[in-house]
Amino acid sequence: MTQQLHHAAHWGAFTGIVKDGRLLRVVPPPADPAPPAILQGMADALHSPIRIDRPHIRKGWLRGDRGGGTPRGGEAFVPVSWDAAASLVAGEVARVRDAHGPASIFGGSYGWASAGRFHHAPSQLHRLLAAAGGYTGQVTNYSYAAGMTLMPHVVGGMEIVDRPVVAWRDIVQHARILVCFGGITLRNGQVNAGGGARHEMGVWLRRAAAAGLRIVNISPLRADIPPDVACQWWPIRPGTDTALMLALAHVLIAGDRVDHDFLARCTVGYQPLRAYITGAADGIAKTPDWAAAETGLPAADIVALAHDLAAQPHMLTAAWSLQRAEAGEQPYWMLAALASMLGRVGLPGQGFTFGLGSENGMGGARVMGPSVTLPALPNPARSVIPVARITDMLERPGDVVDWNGTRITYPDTRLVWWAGGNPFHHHQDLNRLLRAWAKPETIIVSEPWWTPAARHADIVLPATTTMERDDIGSGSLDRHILAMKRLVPAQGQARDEFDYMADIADALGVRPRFTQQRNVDAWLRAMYGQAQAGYARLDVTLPDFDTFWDQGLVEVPEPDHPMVAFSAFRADPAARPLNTPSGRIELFSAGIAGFGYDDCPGHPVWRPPVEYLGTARPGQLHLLSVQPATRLHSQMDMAPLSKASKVQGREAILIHPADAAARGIAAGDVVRVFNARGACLAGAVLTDNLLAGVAVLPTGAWFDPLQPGVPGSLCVHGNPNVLTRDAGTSKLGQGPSAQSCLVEIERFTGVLPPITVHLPPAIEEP
Ligand SMILES: Nc1nc2c(c(=O)[nH]1)N[C@H]1C(S)=C(S)[C@@H](COP(=O)(O)OP(=O)(O)OC[C@H]3O[C@@H](n4cnc5c(=O)[nH]c(N)nc54)[C@H](O)[C@@H]3O)O[C@H]1N2
Ligand SMILES: Nc1nc2c(c(=O)[nH]1)N[C@H]1C(S)=C(S)[C@@H](COP(=O)(O)OP(=O)(O)OC[C@H]3O[C@@H](n4cnc5c(=O)[nH]c(N)nc54)[C@H](O)[C@@H]3O)O[C@H]1N2
Ligand SMILES: [Mo]
Repeated sequence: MTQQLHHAAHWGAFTGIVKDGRLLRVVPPPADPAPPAILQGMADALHSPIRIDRPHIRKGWLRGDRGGGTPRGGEAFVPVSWDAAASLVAGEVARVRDAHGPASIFGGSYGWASAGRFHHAPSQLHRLLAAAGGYTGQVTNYSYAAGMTLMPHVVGGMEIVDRPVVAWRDIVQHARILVCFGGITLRNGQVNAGGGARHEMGVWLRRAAAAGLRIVNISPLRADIPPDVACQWWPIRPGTDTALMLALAHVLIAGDRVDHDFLARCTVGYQPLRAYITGAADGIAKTPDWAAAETGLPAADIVALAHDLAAQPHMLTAAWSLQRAEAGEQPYWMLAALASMLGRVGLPGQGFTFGLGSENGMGGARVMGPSVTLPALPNPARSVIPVARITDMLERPGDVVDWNGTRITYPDTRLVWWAGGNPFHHHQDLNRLLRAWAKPETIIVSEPWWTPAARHADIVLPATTTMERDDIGSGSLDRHILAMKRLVPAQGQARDEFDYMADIADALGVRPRFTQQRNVDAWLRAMYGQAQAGYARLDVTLPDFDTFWDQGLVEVPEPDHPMVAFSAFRADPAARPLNTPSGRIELFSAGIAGFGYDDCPGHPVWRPPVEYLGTARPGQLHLLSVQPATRLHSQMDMAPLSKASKVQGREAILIHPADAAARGIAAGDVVRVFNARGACLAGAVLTDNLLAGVAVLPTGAWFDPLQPGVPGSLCVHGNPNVLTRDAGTSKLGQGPSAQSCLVEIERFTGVLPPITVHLPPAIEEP
């Protein structure tokens, strides 16, 4: 019998067509104008030969090897029963907690996991570890750590970074110019955390172009605006956007085009910033000529754009990528300052925003109701690290790190448990991570697939995928709540996190606290009920749970009023102040200045990164590691779509024809990309839609070292994180700075090693 069942992934809602316990294919909702191609790999992923079929233990760990410096990742695994694995895990949690304190258990477990909000692996793990006594967690995220830490100081909240606070429909209606730093790349509009039923970024971008909006694509990559959308392409050197913004501001000052009324009413700190821009403060006037040398853009164009922006309604937006870079706070702060000087902040469809092209749902009009979420338990250990400081933490227990005005002491990590994330995908400088990863006594990874993280664990727990369980998909960017119905039974011996963690909670004596005496059905109803009650307070009526579950989806209607960030504040700043110390937009922040950080002073500044084209030696190129078009991070890398995008099995790297010719590289060649931190292979794709001197290697090809467990070994597959630099954006945000990275590239002439990471690792039956 064939069944049709509603389900969802981060890359979209779908109906699963199921027959005899197998998913045959998926059909996206008819109302979705641009269903992501990534969906087509669901059946391949579900029934993949690299699903983890049983719990496994690393051979050396079974023999008694407890960290101590030998890198993990090079050894065979031995399958064990669930009973054995669960009791080993419970034993390790209790042992480390009792001997070293709960902060020695690292359970931050950052990662996107699955769209389902109940079986969300990190949330389940946090609940278990909190119930059992506590753990060290992670604050902020890899996506926009610098932006989300900075913006509360500048505008009193972070919603401008991570929520749709402006709507495309208002931009199309009111703005005449759309300046996009980092473009609006439809590739990234395929996904949002929690899943979405409509992917409308392309619809809106084309509508904007059709309405005559002038689009300025400020990006090293022309394709950051799709080829059929007319735009002006400004191929900026990566990492230099702040210099461009400062020069635009300089032109406004020089031409007396600054909106002094807006600055006086709605901002504080213009004078020190002005003194910096004009050079009165430091002797360097941030003129268009000065910026031309940094950015590679013609000074005359900068002057003209500044004049046009002063004359016409506009929206300025910056991709999240700009702040995943050294000093990534600066372009975000300066964008807010530039928009304030132009004076259109708080008008419909105008001013500034972030991430309009970074994820599905940004720019969507929505009622800011609650998403469906699994409630957290308080963490008794009260220990956290800034998310991207994981290697530092493992390397230097007891060391102190600055973050956002606080000082955090790194715990002494003895046990690591990761569920729902892939640190050997997401972290920078993987060879450094691999060395530090040797230190903990035990590393547990829960995963459906033999990912690089699972391969670097001691205890591997096989998790179900969403398709093997009932759940609810829901995210803060999308207007839909999605039923995710179980499509097939659990594959192999895979178990739901909630299920096996309840057993481990039992062994630790905390089952009732972990489960709250609810089964899955009771949890889904309770979580849905919470969201329903939250919407009711906003006068939005959601159907009851059973109706929702039968329908497969709930659509929250769009609000009919314009979505205008800062409108009430602009109308009456005294009566409706922002949540900043001054109540206004802070172009100078006494709070940040008071932290005394050398790398993030009291107003936006140009800080040249250690690695960018301005510091490159001859032969070096700037490497950007963007989000991949054919998968979500490392998820679905094993599916046919991702595999088909590779060149001779290697991740495709974009290289400018001139840079390729200078190195004797032809299209389709395998190249070696390298720097002092590491090396990987990639497949050359040549394009002149790229600034010369820049190469682009998307993230997410599974880390496949030629010699697993040997730091520095060549990644034969093309994971850019063997090359990226592991340093905080600044002491303020401590975000990842993956985009600030120089590399060299040469044609690879050796014998091409096979890709082995898409096959299971060596397994020895006991
Ligand atoms: N160089 C470079 N690096 C980057 C970035 C960059 O721009 N450049 N971007 C960064 C950003 S923005 C992000 S958000 C991160 C993303 O980093 P991650 O979120 O860690 O990446 P994912 O590949 O999504 O990892 C999720 C993992 O969860 C697993 N999983 C899925 N469902 C389940 C489940 O039900 N149970 C369990 N136990 N596991 C499950 C998946 O198989 C996958 O391995 O990467 C960061 N890394
Ligand atoms: N298909 C797909 N979509 C995704 C994801 C995915 O893995 N796959 N990941 C999701 C996640 S977790 C996140 S956080 C978002 C990330 O969203 P973003 O951070 O916006 O995405 P990126 O692809 O890193 O960067 C967007 C563009 O910025 C440009 N860029 C890079 N550096 C610079 C610079 O210094 N200056 C300028 N002007 N431009 C620059 C690059 O050309 C790149 O194409 O994407 C989300 N969307
Ligand atoms: Mo992200």
